[in-house]
Amino acid sequence: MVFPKDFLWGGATAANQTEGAFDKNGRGLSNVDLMPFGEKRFEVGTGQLDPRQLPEGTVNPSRVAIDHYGHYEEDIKLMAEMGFKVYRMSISWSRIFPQGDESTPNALGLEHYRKVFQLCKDNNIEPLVTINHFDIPMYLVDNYGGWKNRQTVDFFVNYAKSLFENYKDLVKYWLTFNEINMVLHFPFVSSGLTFQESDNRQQITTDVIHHQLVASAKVTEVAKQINPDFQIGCMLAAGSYYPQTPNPKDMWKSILDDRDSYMFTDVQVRGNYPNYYLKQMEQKGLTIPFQTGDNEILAENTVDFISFSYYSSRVSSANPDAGNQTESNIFASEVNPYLESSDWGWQIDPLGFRITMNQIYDRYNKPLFVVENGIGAFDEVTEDNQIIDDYRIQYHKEHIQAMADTIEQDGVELLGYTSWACIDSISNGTGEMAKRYGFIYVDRDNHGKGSFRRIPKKSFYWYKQVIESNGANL
Ligand code: BGP
Repeated sequence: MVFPKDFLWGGATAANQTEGAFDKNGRGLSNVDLMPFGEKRFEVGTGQLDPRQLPEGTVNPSRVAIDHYGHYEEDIKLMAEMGFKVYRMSISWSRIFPQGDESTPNALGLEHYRKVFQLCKDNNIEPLVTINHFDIPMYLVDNYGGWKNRQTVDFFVNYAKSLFENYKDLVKYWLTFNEINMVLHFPFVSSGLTFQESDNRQQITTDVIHHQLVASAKVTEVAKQINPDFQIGCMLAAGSYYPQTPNPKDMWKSILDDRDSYMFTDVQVRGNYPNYYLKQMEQKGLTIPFQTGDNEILAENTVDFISFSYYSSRVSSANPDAGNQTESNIFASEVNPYLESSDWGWQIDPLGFRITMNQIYDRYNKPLFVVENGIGAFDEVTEDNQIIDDYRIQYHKEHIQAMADTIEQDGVELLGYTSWACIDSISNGTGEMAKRYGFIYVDRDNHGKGSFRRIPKKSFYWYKQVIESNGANL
């Protein structure tokens, strides 16, 4: 058998893209509630678009999303029917601390997730909880500057501590920040970051990165004090860069592009900033806002495992005018002529998945957890309410095969696989509902219409037998 017998098969979602119920039971406003649907999404927080006001004529789809908040019982039952061993989900920070700076958590918020975790347990599903998946209370952004301010580290640690204390009997696996490197590419969406014209953006981003890395380490420290058996992971938006040509300059550029991402895990896994990053900061005249004790905090609280998302590989060119830029998971990349693309232009590369897993494992020698992988596509519902998503089955089949090869032929340690997103949800990048990833279809459209009805797709039944056979039956 290729996959270990306790391999954690399952699926992933996040509160910001599924829950909706944005003002129920005392939840405070969060950055995700202020992002319009469509093109304008990319402008929020850039100084072009005020995040307090949705542009006229646009809607915010996340406020309702797929109402996972109200449908979690039905959704988890469907996951159990697929045979999930693990369910990756996230907690909405402003549901627990509506403003972010309170000392007492919102009891109704805590109660909701207790019910969710209990239901998972009752169905033999291990929850894998992302503490921060692209969400921050807007009160912290407005009144403290959010992650620009070191104080947010303490607010975040306080939030995480209350989760650990409340759910220590129900949750074992935790991730600190979703795709921590995404702050470089999607600042408002990932971290609620807003900029003014006159801002030194690079310095602010450097500050935010340091604050999040310190927060991640402190949270790891607190977690272990509360329950030494907790398993804490980091989470990276991964996907190796290929040089566009054998020109050494392209090769060098691909190394630099990879380092933009690996810098984060270098700190979280090894416990210190890598030399190349320190040199870069020096050359750019940027300062890391170290406080006394930070080096020790980072060094002493490294993660237990490395989780990552993988959608596509990327291509680097030293020549900015080299060719066609594409956008794979928000990362700029040249088009790879050897690969096919999804409906949204994300290039499909299962061997790249194997390359990426090997690259990460070679670098760190720590167990890996694939916590996002999937294909966003237009789905059609037939007259008799079926969704025949063979393209999705194909995508997952090839990627699961790549995991099998990586385990069997390369000896990489893999803990589990949670597909993104196991149920249709709002796209993070575009705010669309039409960009569907799920094994479970949800009747909602881009304009907030639909019955919320859940329908298992063809891929639902396919994935069920994959899990049943522990990955032998693809
Ligand atoms: C990752 C995020 C997810 C998810 C996924 C797909 O960056 O962690 O939240 O949304 O990408 O991206 P999109 O929704 O833009 O298609």
